[in-house]
Amino acid sequence: APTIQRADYRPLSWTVETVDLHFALDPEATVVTNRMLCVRNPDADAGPIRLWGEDLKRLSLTVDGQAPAALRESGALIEIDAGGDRVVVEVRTRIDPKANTTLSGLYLSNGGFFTQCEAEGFRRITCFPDRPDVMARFTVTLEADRANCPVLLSNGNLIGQGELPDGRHYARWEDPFPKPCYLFALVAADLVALERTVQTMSGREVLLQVWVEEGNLDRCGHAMDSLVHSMRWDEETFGLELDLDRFMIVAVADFNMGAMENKGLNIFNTKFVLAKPDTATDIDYEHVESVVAHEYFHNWTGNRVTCRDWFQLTLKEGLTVFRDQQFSADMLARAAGAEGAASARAVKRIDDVRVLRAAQFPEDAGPMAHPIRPDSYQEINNFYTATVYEKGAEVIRMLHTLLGQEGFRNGMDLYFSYHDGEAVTCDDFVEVMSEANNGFDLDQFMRWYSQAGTPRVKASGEWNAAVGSYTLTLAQYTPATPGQHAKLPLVIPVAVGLIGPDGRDCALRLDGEAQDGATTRVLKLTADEQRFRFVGLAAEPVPSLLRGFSAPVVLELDEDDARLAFRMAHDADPFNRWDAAQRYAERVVLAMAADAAAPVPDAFVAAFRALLGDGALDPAFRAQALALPGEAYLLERMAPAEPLALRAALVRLMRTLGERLAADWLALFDAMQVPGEYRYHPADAGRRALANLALRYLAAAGDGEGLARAQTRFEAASNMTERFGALAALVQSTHPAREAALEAFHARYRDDALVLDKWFALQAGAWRWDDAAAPVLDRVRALLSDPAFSLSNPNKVYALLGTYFRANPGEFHAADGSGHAFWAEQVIALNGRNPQVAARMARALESWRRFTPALQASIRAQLERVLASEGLSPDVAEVVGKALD
Ligand code: BAL
Ligand code: ZN
Repeated sequence: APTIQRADYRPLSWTVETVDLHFALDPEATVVTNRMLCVRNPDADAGPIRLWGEDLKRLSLTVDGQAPAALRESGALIEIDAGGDRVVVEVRTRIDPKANTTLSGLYLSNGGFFTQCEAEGFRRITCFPDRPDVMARFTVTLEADRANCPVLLSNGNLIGQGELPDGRHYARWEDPFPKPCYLFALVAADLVALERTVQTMSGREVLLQVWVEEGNLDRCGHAMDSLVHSMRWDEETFGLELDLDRFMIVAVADFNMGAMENKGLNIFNTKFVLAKPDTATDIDYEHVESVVAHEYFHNWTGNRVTCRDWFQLTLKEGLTVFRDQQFSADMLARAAGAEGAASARAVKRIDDVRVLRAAQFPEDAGPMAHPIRPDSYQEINNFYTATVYEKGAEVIRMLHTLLGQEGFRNGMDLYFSYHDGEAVTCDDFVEVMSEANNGFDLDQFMRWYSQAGTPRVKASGEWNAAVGSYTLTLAQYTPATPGQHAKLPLVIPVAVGLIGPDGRDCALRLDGEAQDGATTRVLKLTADEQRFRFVGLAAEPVPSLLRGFSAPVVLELDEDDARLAFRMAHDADPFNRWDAAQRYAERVVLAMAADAAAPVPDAFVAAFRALLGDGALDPAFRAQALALPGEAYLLERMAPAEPLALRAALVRLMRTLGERLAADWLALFDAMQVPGEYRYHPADAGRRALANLALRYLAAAGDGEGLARAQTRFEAASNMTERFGALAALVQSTHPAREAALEAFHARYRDDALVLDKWFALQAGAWRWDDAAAPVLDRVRALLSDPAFSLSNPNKVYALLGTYFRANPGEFHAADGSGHAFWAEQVIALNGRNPQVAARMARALESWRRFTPALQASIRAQLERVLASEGLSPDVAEVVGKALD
C-alpha cells in the first residue's frame, strides 16, 4: 500500500456544507441516497470535487441533476470536474451490511444495523470527501422493517417519524452541529433504553439514554451514573456543557474498538457499558466509568474541535485520555475522602503507568515506533496506538505540569474560543496554550510531537558533607527509532524529592534560591545534561526522582537493594514508593531469569512482607505494590528477551513469596473480607483486589489452606470480583479442583457472552505450574472450536487469541515454534474477515528482533509466511512489512 505523508496535506478544493442521507435499510441490499451541497473552498487551489468510495455498488451519481461532465476513478478516489461555486452532488449506492465482516462502515450485529466510521468507514457507506477537515451539517432518514428494527437512531435531534407501507417505518434526524463524516452514526435494531433526564449547568433539560438488548436492561445503571458524573465533572472542571437535547449510548456486541464518540450517539462495545455485580468485576466497573467519560469528553475535545487530518489524531485522543484519567482520579479521590485522596490518586496513576510501560514502551522500541503525531502511515487504522493515546496523554499531562492547573484551564478556554467548529492541528493546540500563558515558550516542547522513542533520563548525585549540598546531575538521551536516527533534547519535567536518613522528606532549596518549604519540586531538564545543586541539607539524602511519573521516560539511577528497600518503606510519594517496589522486584526476577539457581534474596522477602503488613496503607495501594511488574514490561527490560527463562523465574518467585509469606497472606486475606452486599466502591474494590492477590500467591505456592479458601470463595461468592478472583487463583495452581471450577463457571454463565470472554482469557493466559502439564496452546486450540467462540466477534478474538499472544509470552514463545505457527495461521484466518482485528493480533510479534537467535529464526519464518499469504490487507501488510524491514 502507498505511504501517506503528513507533509503532503492540502486542503480540498471542494468541501460539503450540508448532507441529506436516506437509508433504505435491508440486511443484504441497503440503498443509500446521499445528497450533498458541495461548495468550492476559497482557501484551496482550484481542482475537482474529490470523493472516496470503497466496497460500494454505485447506482447513480449526478451533479445538479445531470451526469457529470468528467469523472475519473483511481482506487477508492473519485474525481469530478464541476463549474461554479455550489453544486448538488447526489450519489446512490447499494451495500451489503450482512457481508460486511470488517465491522467498518454499516454492518449487522445480532440482526440490528450499526455503523463504525472512524477512521475511514464512511466511504464504505457512500461516496464522500471522507476526511476530518470536511465538516458538514447532516440530516438523516432511516427506513427499516418495524418488527426487526423498532428503534431507529442517528445523530442529533429526532425531527420526524412515522409508518410506511409493508411493515416498514422511518425516522428523521437532524444534527445541528457541523461534523466530519467519521462522527456519523446510525443504529436500527431491537433495543430498549434506560433513560434519565438531567439539567445542565445552564439549566437546560437533557435526555440521557443507554440503549441495550432487552435482557441487559438491568446492567445499564452504572453506565448511566458514569455519564451523569462525567457531565458534571466537565462542567465543573472545564466549564463545558452538553450541547444537545439528547445524548445516547448504544451497546453492541460486535465492535472493533472500545467505543466511539459519534456526535450525540456514542456506540459502545458491550464490554464497556454492561455491568452488574454478578457479571462484572470491580475492574469492569472502573473501565465502564472511564470509557463512558472518555467518549463523553470527546464531545468537546474531538467533536466540537476536531482534527484537520489523521496525523493529528493525538490532538483529540491524547487530550481526551488525559481528561478521562483526571476524571477517574478525581472520582477515586472523592470516594476516598480527604485522608485517602493522595493514595487514591496514586493508585490511578500507577494503573495508567502500568499500561504505558506494558504497551507503549515496547511500541516505542519496535519497528512501529512513531511520534505521538506520526509523519506517515500506510493504514490509519494501525495508528490508534498506545503512543497516540497513552503517550499522547502523558504529553498533555506534562503541559499541565508546566503551565499549572489554572494556566492549563486558561489554555483550554482559549482553544475553544478560537477553534470551536474547526478542524485543527496539534500546533494550533500548543500555540493557544502558549498564548494563554503569556507566551510561555513551548517551541522546544513541540519535539514531543515529532520525536519517537522513549527518552532515558540518567541521574546521579553527589553529596558534599562539608557544605551540606547535594548535586543532582540529570542527563537525557533518546534511542534511535526507525527513520529517526538523531534525536534532540526534550523538555522533561522531573519532579524531585530528597529523603533524609529518618525517612522524611527534606525541605528543598536550590543554590541561590530562598527556602520555600516545598518538599517536592519540578526541575526542568531541557539540555543534554544539567546540574541542580540543593543546599542546606543536614545529611546525605536519598533522591526520589520522577515523582508521580512526571514524564514518560525511563529513569536510569543506580540504587542498591538497600536503597530501594528504604524507598519502598519511606518514599513520601506513593507513586515512587510503588515504583521502588517494582524496581526491586524487577532486579530480583531478572537475576533469577539469568541464573536459574539464584535465590530469592531474604532482604527482598522482608521488604515485601513489610509492605504486606503495613495496615496504614490503603489496600488498593498495597494490591498495586505487591503485584509483580508485568511480564511484557519485564521482557522489554531483558536483552536478549528470553520469555521462557523469565516465566520460570516468575513461577519460582511467586511460589517463594507464596510459601515464605503464607501466614501473612492468609491473615491478609481474612482481614480483607468485605461484609454485606456488593457495591461498587473504590474502598471495597481495594480490599477485594488485595484479597484476590493473596489467593494468587497462596495458590502459586500450592498452599492447602489458601486453596481451600479459594474454593470456598469461588462457591460462595456473591459477586463476580470474588468469584473470578478465586477462579483465577485456582487456575494458577495445580489443584485438582481447577478443571471442575472452570466447568462450573462455564455452566453458570454459558449464555453470557461477556462473562465467557473472561473464561476464555483466563485459560489462554494460564501459566503452567506443573512440568508435566500440557502446553496452553492445546487448550487454546480446543477452545477455538467451543460453540461460544467466534472469529467474527472481536471480543472473543481479543479474549482467547489476544490473551495468548500478548499476555502469555512464557507459553506463546515455546521453543518448538508451535505458538508462532499458530499465530500465523490465525492472523491469516482473521485477515480475510476483519483486517483491523487481524492487524492487532499481527502486532504481537513485531518486536521479534529482541529475542534470542533461535526464537528470532522461528518468528521470522512465520512473519514471512504471513507476508507471502494471498489477499493480505493493507493493515496486516503494514505491520508485518515493517516488522521484517
Ligand atoms: N475515536 C475512537 C474511539 C475513541 O478513542 O474514543
Ligand atoms: Zn478517544
